[in-house]
Amino acid sequence: EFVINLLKHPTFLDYSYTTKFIDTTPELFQFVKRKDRATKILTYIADITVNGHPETAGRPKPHAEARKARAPKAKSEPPMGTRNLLEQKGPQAVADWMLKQQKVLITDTTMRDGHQSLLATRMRSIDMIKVAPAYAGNLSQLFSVECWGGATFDVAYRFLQECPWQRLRDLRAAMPNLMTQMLLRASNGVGYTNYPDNVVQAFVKQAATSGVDVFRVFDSLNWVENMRVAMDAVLEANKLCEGTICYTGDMLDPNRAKYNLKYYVDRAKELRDAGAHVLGLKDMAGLLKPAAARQLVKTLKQEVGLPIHFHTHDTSGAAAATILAACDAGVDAVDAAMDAFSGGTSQPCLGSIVEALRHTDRDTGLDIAAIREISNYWEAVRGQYAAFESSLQAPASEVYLHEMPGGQFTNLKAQARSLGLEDRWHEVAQAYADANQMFGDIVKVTPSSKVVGDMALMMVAQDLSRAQVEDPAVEVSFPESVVDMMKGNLGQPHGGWPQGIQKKVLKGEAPMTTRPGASLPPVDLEATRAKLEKELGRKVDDEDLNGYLMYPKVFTDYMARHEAYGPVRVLPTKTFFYGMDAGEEISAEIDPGKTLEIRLQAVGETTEEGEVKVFFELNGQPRVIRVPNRA
Ligand code: BTN
Ligand code: 3PY
Ligand code: ZN
Repeated sequence: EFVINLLKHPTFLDYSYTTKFIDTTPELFQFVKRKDRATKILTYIADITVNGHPETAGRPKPHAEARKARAPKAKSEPPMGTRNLLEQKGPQAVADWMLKQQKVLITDTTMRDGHQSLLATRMRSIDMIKVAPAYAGNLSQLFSVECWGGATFDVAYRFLQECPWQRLRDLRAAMPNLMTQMLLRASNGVGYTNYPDNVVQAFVKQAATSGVDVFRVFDSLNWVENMRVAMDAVLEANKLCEGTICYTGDMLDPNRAKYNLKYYVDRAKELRDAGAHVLGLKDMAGLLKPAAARQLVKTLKQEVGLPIHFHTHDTSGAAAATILAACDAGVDAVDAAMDAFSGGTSQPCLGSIVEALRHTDRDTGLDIAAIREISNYWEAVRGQYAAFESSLQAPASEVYLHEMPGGQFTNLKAQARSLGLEDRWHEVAQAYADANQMFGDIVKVTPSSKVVGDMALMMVAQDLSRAQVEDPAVEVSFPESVVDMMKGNLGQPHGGWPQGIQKKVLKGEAPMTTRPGASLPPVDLEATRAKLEKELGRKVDDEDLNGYLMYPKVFTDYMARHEAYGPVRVLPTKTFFYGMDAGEEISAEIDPGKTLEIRLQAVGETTEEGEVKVFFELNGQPRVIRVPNRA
């Protein structure tokens, strides 16, 4: 069996195979391609059943009695929502409408930041799509549903073996009345480095075409100069452009004047002048305290005039107080996560905010019974992802020390664990704060936060103090990401880089001080498409091309696995991560109206060749699949 040969191929097993592997073994892929999709999916189930999923090995399992997630029914056809306004009157009309609302508008972040911050971004599309009609029918007064961008793009291809664009199209179709929202890292797209301008432009255009309505655009150093290309592309697509400032530090601390009220007002005016319809205020680590929020929101409203959309994280446990203070001060919209996906490093609790504002002049008007039903669904969904839960058990004021973004916290902790540093987590937190000061007290959000995290892990692993790292006499081999940032490849921070550390890192090389995108040559899109089509032996559409441009290797690896395993996105989450038990039956809708009924009959013994026969019934017909036993 060629499929089995493919799975056994050593370069495939560690995911390190390159597109060259495909070039040099074309017969494998031709053969695999001829397999029907059902056989491919059975092969996947058989393999996971026998060998386990690499991502859940050694991790906590869902409780045996974990509830099956049943989505609530939509009570009606989708009533008119913000999307209808956007479609009919355009983005400026949406911004004008926001300013006229007395109620606080709510964005639900469960499908993006909620699981990014609590479950390492591992939520699968099927779990979102099932509940989307209930959002459209029962929560049509939501401002938007954040469901795309940030880390979800990369993780979909890399770890979930699914196409992020299809997720977007499916959600868009299921919620025709609600604005979808994405998080866009400006010139860093949905990646970790600056891309050529035409790649950013093509990406935004495609995202708008495939279904994004609201683009929250930010730069990891709050450098508005580096946001214009992305913002202009959003304006060009006639979608809502939320130009966003990231909040850091402590605005009321006189000893940290770099990020004072004036700093934020200046950035906000730059964003307004760059064409933002809405001003995003992104408190990615959850550092904005209630008293500062009151002042900041009030001043920004007066000085800038744009509607303000506030985003925070509840790592400290005090985020709800900040949200309510912002509401008092006249904020127009706020982000929250559905109850079951809220709190901790995620957003504060949506249902509780709605209730806190009930019967006040800022009542959101959202139906609490509908919220509860949807949250009950999410609670059952979350139970399926026990393997990806982090260990933050309680609110942590330590966030005011390290200032890590909620979306990074769990990741960095996992990295620390893999380096054997989990016991020294509080040292990592201190080193993170020290590294930040060493870099000049910067905004820390993807990708700059990753650089600070890399530096912090290195300092702890090698027992290096800040003084040692800065000492020209001490030899330090800096992480690659630090070198890249000091070269100017992420852009310029407010006030520039501290010269001492920059000199030491660059070893005399001159840094760049201009916008990185200005000196990156444009990519020849059609030549890239042609090359990729040849490599893959299949047509490459615009979505695929844009996926490849963001993440070339992640994309081609995904495609190779797709040839072998087919559309595994249709499998239930439990099956995807754990395979099946003997006697278990599942159904998987492979096309609208076309369902595979799959029953696992038995798993055979391992043969001398190291293969296992797995016995299925597929729509009532017996099927045997052989897979290698790697256990
Ligand atoms: C993914 O997460 O990338 C999709 C799952 C692919 C993992 C496959 S399953 C068979 C083989 N065995 C492994 O340990 N990895 C691959
Ligand atoms: C991301 O860029 O993914 C973030 O969530 C930043 O807060
Ligand atoms: Zn966030």
